[in-house]
Amino acid sequence: MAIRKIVEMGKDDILRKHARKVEKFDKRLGVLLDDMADTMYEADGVGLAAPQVGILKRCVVIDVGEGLIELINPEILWSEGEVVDAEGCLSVPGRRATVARPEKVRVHAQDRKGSHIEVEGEGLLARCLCHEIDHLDGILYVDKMIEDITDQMRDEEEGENA
Ligand code: GNR
Ligand code: NI
Repeated sequence: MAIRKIVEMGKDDILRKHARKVEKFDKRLGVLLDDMADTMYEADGVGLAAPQVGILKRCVVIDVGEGLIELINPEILWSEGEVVDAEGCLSVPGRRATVARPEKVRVHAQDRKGSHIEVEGEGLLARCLCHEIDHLDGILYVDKMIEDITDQMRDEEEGENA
């Protein structure tokens, strides 16, 4: 178990590359997934994709508060609806913006042993699944963002809700 360094946008073009499909479900893959989970929790993130730690493999970890999900070679089977909501990225620190994402998605993937699995998610989980799968294709949320969320906007919203 180890914390890996998270690559930031603009410092490394690895975030812009297409990650390769995982073919070998070996011990090395298990170590990568363990390290990715440690790194995600340490950084207080709800998801992490392997390219964010400099590894061009199609691996993702997610925990939106319902337990750890590990996805190898994830693919969206179908999606429905659309929600515009706030999004951030550990590779784009200090910024948040609104992005339109499906309300609900169903994803096919493999687990660390290579078994085929399916995961369905709504709300934040759906958003996170889409965000992480985008990372595997070199896409960052800033490519899709609608508008930046400034501290001022956030304070005003908090005021309204108070
Ligand atoms: O920690 C994260 N929070 C988040 C919030 C809304 C939508 C997506 C995310 S993912 C992000 C972690 C990250 O950068 N994963 O790639
Ligand atoms: Ni991200």
